[in-house]
Amino acid sequence: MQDTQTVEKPLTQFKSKAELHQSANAEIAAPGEWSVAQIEALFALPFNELMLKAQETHKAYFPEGDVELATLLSIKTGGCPEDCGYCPQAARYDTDVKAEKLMGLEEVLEAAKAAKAAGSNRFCMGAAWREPKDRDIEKVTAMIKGVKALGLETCATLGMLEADQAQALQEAGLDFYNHNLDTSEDFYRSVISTRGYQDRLDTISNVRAAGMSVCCGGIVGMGESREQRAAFLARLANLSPYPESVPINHLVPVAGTPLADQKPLDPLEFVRTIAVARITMPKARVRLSAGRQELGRAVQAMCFLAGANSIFYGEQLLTTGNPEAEQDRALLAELGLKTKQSSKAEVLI
Ligand code: SAM
Ligand code: DTB
Ligand code: SF4
Repeated sequence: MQDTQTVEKPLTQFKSKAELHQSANAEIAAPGEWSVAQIEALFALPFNELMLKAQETHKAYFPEGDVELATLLSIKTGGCPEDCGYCPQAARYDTDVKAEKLMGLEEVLEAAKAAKAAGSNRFCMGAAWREPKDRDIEKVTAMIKGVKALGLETCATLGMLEADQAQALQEAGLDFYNHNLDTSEDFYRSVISTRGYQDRLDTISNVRAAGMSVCCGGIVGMGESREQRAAFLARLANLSPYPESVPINHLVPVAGTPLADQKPLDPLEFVRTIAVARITMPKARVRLSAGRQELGRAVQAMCFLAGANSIFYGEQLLTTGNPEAEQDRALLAELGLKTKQSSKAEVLI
């Protein structure tokens, strides 16, 4: 089942999905059958054609064109035993992040109330764990119940999950679990050694089996090739079903991590990546995630044009910065974009 919030595609401009897919020069696969070559062919389309195809897909599957706002809170910061080469929270890298204990329930609920008051739809709690211990699950389930009671959608990202842990989170009311594939399987090995690609796939299938929605994406701009970006998107799009939420992070290079000196990706290649994610996973919320501060307004506007329809909203991601909420409201207003909440209730901005 895909996100129940999304509209079941009234294909306004196309008689059928086949017709939509035939409208490209490149040969297009049905969802769930993408080859890396087909995705590379999308990347290689003339920019305007790619943007048009992404727009057509977006319009057909999200006729309201609203943008979802998700707020992040780091409930357990730093001290992580894993070696993810991009991550400021890995204990082994000398970064400015200091390890902290798991936050208390009241503090988490205060942050969730503030997120709701600022107009957020979803509250995502992140922990710098390789995997949660069972006693952590007990504490996090109390947080989930409290956040859910405020009327927010709930999401958590706590590392690898066993099947019974996923079940416990679902029973507490967790709507989404975020666990990223991060990149293609072959590039993955040069970024992370302490957990394998299959471990990530296993966690995603435990989340599915427990009946939660999957939030799964990754990072671009870590030095991967276009072919590797295509292979990464193919893995996501061929998950059955593909994720309801797809966060696309642009690497935030953090001093002290192995990727600190990585050159930024060409912004147009970032926009292309968003467009290809939109086309290959038409019903998903494609979320502009880390790195938005560096993108600037014009590139973000192009990303919305390419089919991004969700952002992380609030001044802080987990440990790095994000645009001010007021700046985001102004950008959305200037672009005439409604938020997901405002499209269902009164206009927010
Ligand atoms: N520890 C858990 C895990 O790894 O699944 C949850 C938190 S982890 C920080 C969530 C995601 O944040 C990672 O999978 C990665 O995609 C993203 N991330 C972390 N550091 C980043 C950075 N410097 N730039 C962009 N994305 C980053
Ligand atoms: C995701 O894909 N991006 C978010 C969320 N899932 C948890 C995290 C981005 C973290 C960026 C680095 C930081 O702030 O520590
Ligand atoms: Fe730990 Fe997650 Fe950071 Fe990897 S991405 S080092 S698992 S907090």
